[in-house]
Amino acid sequence: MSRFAKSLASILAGASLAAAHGHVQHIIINGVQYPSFDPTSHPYMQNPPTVVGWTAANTDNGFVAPDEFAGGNIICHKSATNAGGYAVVAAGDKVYIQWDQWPESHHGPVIDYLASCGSTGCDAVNKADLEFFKIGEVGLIDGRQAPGFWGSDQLIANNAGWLVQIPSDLAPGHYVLRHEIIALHAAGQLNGAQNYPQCFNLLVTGSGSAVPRGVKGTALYTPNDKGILAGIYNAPVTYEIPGPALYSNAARGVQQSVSVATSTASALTGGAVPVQTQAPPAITTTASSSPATSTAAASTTVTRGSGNGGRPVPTRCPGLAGRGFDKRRRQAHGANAPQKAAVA
Ligand SMILES: [Cu+2]
Repeated sequence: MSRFAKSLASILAGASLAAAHGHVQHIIINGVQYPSFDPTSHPYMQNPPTVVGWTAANTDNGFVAPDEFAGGNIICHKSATNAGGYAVVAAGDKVYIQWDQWPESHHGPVIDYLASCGSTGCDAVNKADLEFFKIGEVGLIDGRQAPGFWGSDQLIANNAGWLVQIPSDLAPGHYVLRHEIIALHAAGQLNGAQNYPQCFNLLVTGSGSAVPRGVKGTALYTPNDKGILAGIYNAPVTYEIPGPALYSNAARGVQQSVSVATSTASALTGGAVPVQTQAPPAITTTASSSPATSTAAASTTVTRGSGNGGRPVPTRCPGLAGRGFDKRRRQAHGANAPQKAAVA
């Protein structure tokens, strides 16, 4: 084969083998579905809708690399700006976070944090001031066979969705929920991990009084953390979830299941309301125009998330095209990734 033909072949192979990444489509709280930020369409709209998800520049469904852990991008993804709206959730209730899809090769932990915005809402808070405390974490579930069965695999098996529980003793108020998958398929090398955070604004109601301590987003991780610089291809796989310790009263072992929306709601706006123990503000619901097609919980179908509407999704790992399209990196994104381990 000529040199040209060879490199063309390798490019084609890389393009077809690289897995598609994903993004969060919506969240569901007690059957009410709130649309989130869509990085593949909202940045191209003149007047994108006000949603509960923070806006970010991950139009390629891409990630934040460890060499950005000390900068603002790790907080709520690339160049993130505040969500204009929020959803209401009672302390102790669960938030279901629906991704459009997640590639099987991108094994890693699923981690959730909250950070208080105080009493004035999260729509104008300075993200650099947010102090995050961890309320959920699922890392390696079974490492007997490499690369192991992970939180990300559980998410895939749960219709690409994830349930996180708001601590029941949490003081009411406005909070940023920071949800994150860390893909470790290339994390055996420095700067090889891939963080996919997405933030949402929540108004937590209830009568709790706990105000957990947190850490700034830029202090969550370092490139050399055990859970960031972590090989996953040698059995038995072991793993230590990175980030601060789980909040002492966080719900542990939340049973994952699929939430089904019975109605949709627009994001609420105007955050500066004092929160007491009364019922949450009325939510105007409309008949669901695009009900979640998820089937009943428990019957964890391994399918892509619903609601993509058949639009084509990016099929290339970000950062692979253009500069630095090198073999090592392409392999890291699944071209030569080991086959799926046969775990339950
Ligand atoms: Cu990738």
